Amino acid sequence: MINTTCAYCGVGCGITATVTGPRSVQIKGDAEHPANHGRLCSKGTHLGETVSLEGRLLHPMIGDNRATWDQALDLVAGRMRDCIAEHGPDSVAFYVSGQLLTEDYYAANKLMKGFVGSANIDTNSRLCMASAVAAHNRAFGEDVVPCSYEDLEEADLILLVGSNTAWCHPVIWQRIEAAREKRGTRLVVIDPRRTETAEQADLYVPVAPDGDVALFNALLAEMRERGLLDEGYLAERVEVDAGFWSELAPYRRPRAGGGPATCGTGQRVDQESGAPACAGATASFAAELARQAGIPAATFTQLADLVAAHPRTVTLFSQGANQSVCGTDKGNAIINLHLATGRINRPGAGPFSITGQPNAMGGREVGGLANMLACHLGFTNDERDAVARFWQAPNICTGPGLKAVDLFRAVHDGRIKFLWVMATNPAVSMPDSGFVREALARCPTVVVSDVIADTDTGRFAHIRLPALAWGEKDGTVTNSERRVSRQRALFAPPGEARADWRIVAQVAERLGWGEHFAWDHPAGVFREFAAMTGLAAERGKVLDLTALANLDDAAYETMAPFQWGGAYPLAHGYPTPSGKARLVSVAPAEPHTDSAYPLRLNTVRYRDQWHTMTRTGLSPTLSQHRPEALLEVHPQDALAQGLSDGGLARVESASGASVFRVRVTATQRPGEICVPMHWTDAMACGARANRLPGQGTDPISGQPGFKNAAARVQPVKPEWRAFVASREAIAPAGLLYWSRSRIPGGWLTELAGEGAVDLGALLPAGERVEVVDVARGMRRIVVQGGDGSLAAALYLTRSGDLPRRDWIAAQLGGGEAHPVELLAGRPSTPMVERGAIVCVCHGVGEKDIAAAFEVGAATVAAIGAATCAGTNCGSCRPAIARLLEACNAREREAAE
Ligand SMILES: Nc1nc2c(c(=O)[nH]1)N[C@H]1C(S)=C(S)[C@@H](COP(=O)(O)OP(=O)(O)OC[C@H]3O[C@@H](n4cnc5c(=O)[nH]c(N)nc54)[C@H](O)[C@@H]3O)O[C@H]1N2
Ligand SMILES: Nc1nc2c(c(=O)[nH]1)N[C@H]1C(S)=C(S)[C@@H](COP(=O)(O)OP(=O)(O)OC[C@H]3O[C@@H](n4cnc5c(=O)[nH]c(N)nc54)[C@H](O)[C@@H]3O)O[C@H]1N2
Ligand code: SF4
Ligand SMILES: [Mo]
Repeated sequence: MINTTCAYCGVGCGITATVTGPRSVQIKGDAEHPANHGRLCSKGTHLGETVSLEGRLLHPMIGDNRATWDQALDLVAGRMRDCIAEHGPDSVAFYVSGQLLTEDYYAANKLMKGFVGSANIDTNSRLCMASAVAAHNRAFGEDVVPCSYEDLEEADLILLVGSNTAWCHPVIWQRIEAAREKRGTRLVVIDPRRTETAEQADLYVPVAPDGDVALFNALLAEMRERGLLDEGYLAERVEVDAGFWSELAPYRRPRAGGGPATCGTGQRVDQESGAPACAGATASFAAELARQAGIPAATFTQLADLVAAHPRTVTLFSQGANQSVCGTDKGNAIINLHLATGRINRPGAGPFSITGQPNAMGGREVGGLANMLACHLGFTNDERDAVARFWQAPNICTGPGLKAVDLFRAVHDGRIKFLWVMATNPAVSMPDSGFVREALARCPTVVVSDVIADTDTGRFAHIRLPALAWGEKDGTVTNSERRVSRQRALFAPPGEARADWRIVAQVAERLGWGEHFAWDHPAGVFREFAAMTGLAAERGKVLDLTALANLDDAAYETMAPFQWGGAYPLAHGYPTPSGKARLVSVAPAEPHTDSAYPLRLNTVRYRDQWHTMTRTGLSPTLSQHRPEALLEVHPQDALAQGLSDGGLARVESASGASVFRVRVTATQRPGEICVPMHWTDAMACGARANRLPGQGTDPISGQPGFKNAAARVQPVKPEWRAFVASREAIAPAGLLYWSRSRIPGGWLTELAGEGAVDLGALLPAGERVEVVDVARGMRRIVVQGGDGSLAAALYLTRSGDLPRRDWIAAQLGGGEAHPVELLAGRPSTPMVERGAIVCVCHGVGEKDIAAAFEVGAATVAAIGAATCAGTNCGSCRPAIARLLEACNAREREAAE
């Protein structure tokens, strides 16, 4: 049994892994790990399905040819050296990732900022946490998260802002669920979409896109009017600019006759009892807010009453806050409320920005963002000198480098001529990815370190370097609550893959800096990093891992998870010159409108897919939940635009266009549409979200506004629709639409197009049987492999319905195929219909749940007892609750 940490999200769950074969492993939650206490979500539970070597990059590649490591590394170093010599250090750049280990990140940052002599190293955390980092720096003087997961269990009120926690941080969600059960914690979800998380809330606040600054300013003004500010804390611990309160004035509740407020603003409030001095917002104030934040007036009053009544408040925020052109202001609006009411640095209280990737936090610690130098240090002469001395760096960089969006602009216009991408897929995940692809295509040298051979970004690479993947690599990651855990190797390195830190060090060696990168084990890198945090600590920062600077290799091997800074790292003062935190004035920006693109486009995550699907897309289990990318649209908009549920639609913005399957749903607000961020050109021909958002970024953090782009939609009306179930992936071209998903014996591909296309040519060779019904516009082909089993089956229609996919898909990988049944599209004896799969762990479908409801299972727990659904990882429990609600509603309707 090996203890390690999950490959996916920033919750950082501990796993105990039992290796059962050369590439197979049994995964269990680590009961001892403080992040999850044994829990895992669907993605963590099914990690075992993603460790096969399918699709892996196992050898260095130069162009399309296999190369030796020496050839590849010589070429990388040679191109870098030439570029620096000819065009200066700023002509080279690294674009790295929160999916690197701390050791990898540290090595890359050191090479670029200390030795190449440029700060042009930025990371996909720019797309993810940069706004929260900037907000922390403005308010606290350092990028420090002042909360821990335990605060969720000690809070009386949890506000989720722009976070679909049940899907994206499922184990945090499970901890919240448990706390609600035990403590009665109230839950508010602030999100333009009614997500599965929102459905479970005590109060759902359907804020307008980017209405958060207005909302939090209004909450702060309201708490002030109610006399609920913590004047003592403000006086002792917080700097408040002279203009701060007057700039909040637009949110002041108008007072009748202009007389003194009924509740004074100067009085100190007992935060523990927290009884509001006066309750209820006036109608006119709430109405003004309704306009600014786009929420119903009564909802604001309810929210304000909840906040007033519960001093133990945690505000958990993620991408709905960060990924915005006003993301930094959103973060500070949230932090302002907590500072001014003293709801910070105490059990159950604080502004809690949660990280997305497994090591987004570690990247922030080593300083992998272009606007940080290293270890929470900036670019003053003192800081640069200290870092240069520590690294014995010959070429310490002079100032900040380019942030991701600007960095790709510089690649596009030729300022950057050498780009090394590590552990991220920017051709998919950057906004305006059409532009990013042009930039990659123009760049004289693109190096990509990845674990997968065929990624959208890898297609632009001149040199591809095979990295060790999860389960092979070895090092540390830091989660959302600053807890450092070990990822440990389970398998031997496959092929010629190498650790990312080692690849960087070997390039550094070829550039003549070998002695500064001479580690032989990740423990050596970690020790150096830990020692370096001493520079931050000496300068009054909270980040301090120096206690681990002398850890020997054996102790590193057995290192238990630990949290730096302790539970309340800012409790003894703030790392600012005055030792106080700051309230930062933030004003909501006026929403911009564009009559050519009247809809607001949001881009989000799915429960069972991870980012660009390079790993989760290979798991049949995880692919069941949402096999295709859906455009979610409100019924009103669907009617107005002529879209039908299950049909196709083209979404267009000023940057590009993509095609999606339509889902009509009242979970969207009218005027707003939503698509997932995950699909790539490897999985579909349209459906790529990032053709749509533009290059607009937050002016302070440089984070793109992924969640609020101007767009329009129109129906796509194909002449024919088809699907193919096949053992091997098929490669369609020239269609209106195709999208494939993993099924147990192979792939299921949905297709749609116009005119005559010979789809039969896409199918593999083998014994073929075919039926054609010209009148009904139907064509079906079944192909058997040499052993008589099903190799592929195609079903096409011009007007009618297509058969059910599940039974046909289940025939792949079975024994002898039955062409007659297959051509009919159904078995001769009817099979049980499960409906869409809800619980992927136990394969329980919507219809199974409805059937259990019919015989009396009326709660999520009862459904679990009857069908097992929701009893393993628990990720589907919100979905079961939603189905039960629908069943109840139908029953009520029937009774009326
Ligand atoms: N299943 C899964 N889990 C993941 C990931 C994954 O790919 N798949 N990725 C990980 C990573 S890297 C990250 S960063 C996290 C992200 O985790 P989340 O932030 O929870 O994920 P998103 O779905 O991107 O966005 C969250 C919500 O923000 C809402 N939103 C949009 N605009 C606004 C707005 O203006 N205001 C407010 N208040 N809300 C808004 C969206 O409707 C959405 O429901 O998830 C991590 N966990
Ligand atoms: N429209 C829209 N776009 C978004 C977002 C959104 O909400 N909406 N969210 C943004 C956010 S928050 C994030 S974090 C990004 C994520 O976007 P990306 O970082 O592009 O997503 P991944 O698919 O996780 O890419 C990781 C790549 O690294 C490879 N890899 C995995 N492990 C390793 C390793 O150990 N070493 C190396 N060298 N390679 C490895 C994987 O195969 C994969 O190709 O997307 C951003 N883009
Ligand atoms: S919540 Fe799920 S994806 Fe995130 S670390 Fe835990 S098991 Fe992994
Ligand atoms: Mo992220």
